[in-house]
Amino acid sequence: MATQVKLLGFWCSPFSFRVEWALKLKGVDYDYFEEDIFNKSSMLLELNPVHKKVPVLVHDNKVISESFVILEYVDETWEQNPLLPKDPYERAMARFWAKFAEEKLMDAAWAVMWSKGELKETALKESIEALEKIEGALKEKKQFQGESIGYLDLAFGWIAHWLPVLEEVGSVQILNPEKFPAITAWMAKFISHPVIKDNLPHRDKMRVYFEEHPKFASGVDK
Ligand SMILES: N[C@@H](CCC(=O)N[C@@H](CS)C(=O)NCC(=O)O)C(=O)O
Repeated sequence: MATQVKLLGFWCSPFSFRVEWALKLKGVDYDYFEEDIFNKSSMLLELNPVHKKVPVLVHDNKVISESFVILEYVDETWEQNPLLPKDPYERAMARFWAKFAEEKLMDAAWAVMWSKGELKETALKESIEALEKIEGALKEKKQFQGESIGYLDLAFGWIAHWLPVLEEVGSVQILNPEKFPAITAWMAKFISHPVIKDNLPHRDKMRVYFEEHPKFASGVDK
């Protein structure tokens, strides 16, 4: 019997996209359900009662949430085109840097977009410091998968496509290409990969959404 895979996502969620990219890279068919994260469906609340967030993956009635947990499940369930490195140390490093970017860069970069004054300055400083660490790791290369897209690329994917939108909405540069040449080169490579380039939310649509949605707009510094 064919397996059944469902994904609950949100059109501009970097967390949903990393799962979609993984499924597509693995060639796994799935049914996609778009959620309204400001008016959550009963399906989402039933499937993810703990966090009530997307993405949620349902595979043969097994429910998995949290994008990094889902990536690992996908990688172990469909073994073609492996995402995590085979070597345990390399695997540990991929998880380390994925967690680092999530904890030290993501919230700070969002805060740059929608905060003002001193808060914005602090968030900008934190974002740049985190990028400096990532630049160093990327230069070393060892932690990265090489030519094929891997777990860490998917974890960092939002840096390539979402970060420039945050900069635009917040009218500030976070990632100076001259200061971060390794990240800049990686971004160009990542978003030109055939699976990635055809599966990205529209940049202008995101910009308008972040500028105009009441949840974000009040804090945006224009
Ligand atoms: N740590 C979670 C984050 C997921 C997340 O924040 N999803 C957002 C959409 S971008 C969401 O569902 N937000 C709804 C809410 O915060 O109530 C993951 O990696 O899956």
